[in-house]
Amino acid sequence: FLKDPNTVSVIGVDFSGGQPKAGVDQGPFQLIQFGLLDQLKELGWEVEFDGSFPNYKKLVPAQDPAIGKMKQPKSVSNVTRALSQHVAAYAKQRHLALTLGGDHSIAIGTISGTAEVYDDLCVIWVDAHAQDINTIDSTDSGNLHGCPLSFLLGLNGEVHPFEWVSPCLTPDRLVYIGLRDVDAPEKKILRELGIKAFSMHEVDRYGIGKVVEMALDHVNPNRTRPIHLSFDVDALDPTVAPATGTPVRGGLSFREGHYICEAVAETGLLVAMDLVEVNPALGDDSGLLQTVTVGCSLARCALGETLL
Ligand code: 4U7
Ligand code: MN
Ligand code: MN
Ligand code: MN
Repeated sequence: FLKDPNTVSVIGVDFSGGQPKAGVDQGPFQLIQFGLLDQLKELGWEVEFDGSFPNYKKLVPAQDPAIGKMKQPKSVSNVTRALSQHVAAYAKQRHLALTLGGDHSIAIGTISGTAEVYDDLCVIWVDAHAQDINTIDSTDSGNLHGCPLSFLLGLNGEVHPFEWVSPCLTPDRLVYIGLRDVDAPEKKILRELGIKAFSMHEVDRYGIGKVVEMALDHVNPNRTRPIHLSFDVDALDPTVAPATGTPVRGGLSFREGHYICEAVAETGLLVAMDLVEVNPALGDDSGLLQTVTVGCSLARCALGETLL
């Protein structure tokens, strides 16, 4: 799906409006500061990065009152709409779009952007949380980083100001890995929609190798569909990636997280990746360094770095 030489277009989304904790907007800066772009070049990628972030912050209006339960709806809509156009433009050029977050609400933008170009898209969603499939009515928190998939699946109907989001995902094209903190309404939605989810229980029972194989068999049976990998670092155990906003114990080990990225890279079908919820303001310095180091390592593995 990607043109030669493989070009990766990196987008830094300095946005935290999908959730209440300050700092996650600095995630992209920290990942790039750590040297991610050079690391990808050393892997052989043409790396396109426009230097200054498209600066999504300026799209955040001064006033952004809640609409119903949704918090900061205008901010999230403005940012994800612009992001959707950026990702679609890179996807049209057959570049791999690597989007660095920022909170997970940005997936409304990244996945709608990728889906605009690849209509046969499947999504592997790595997360502690059923992400985010809360509808704008089922959400407790009103934090839109808990709702992106409800918009992408069209579960909310026409909702101002998200009229621009056209449903681009069907339940059979989505699979979760790493779940361990699923709200009751989310469990109901998962069951009703028949969405395939490999929780930490399945990871323990089958091992990560078998889980990834089953996940791919479910959403990509003939290995012909382009893959969008949306990786929330809180899928990893908090001892592995402490600097994140909604940590949940009992997560993926360092190796399990990397195995997912290595296995997805092996398919040769990856067209877009999100790496989200790195919050440099949380945890201490060593926790931040650890989280940024893991984040960069995961991205390299998804882009083809191998151990041998
Ligand atoms: B993240 C939550 F209630 N489900 O809706 C919510 F647990 O992007 C958390 O995965 C959502 O970090 C977590 O607020 C979103 C909560
Ligand atoms: Mn180009
Ligand atoms: Mn998430
Ligand atoms: Mn999460």
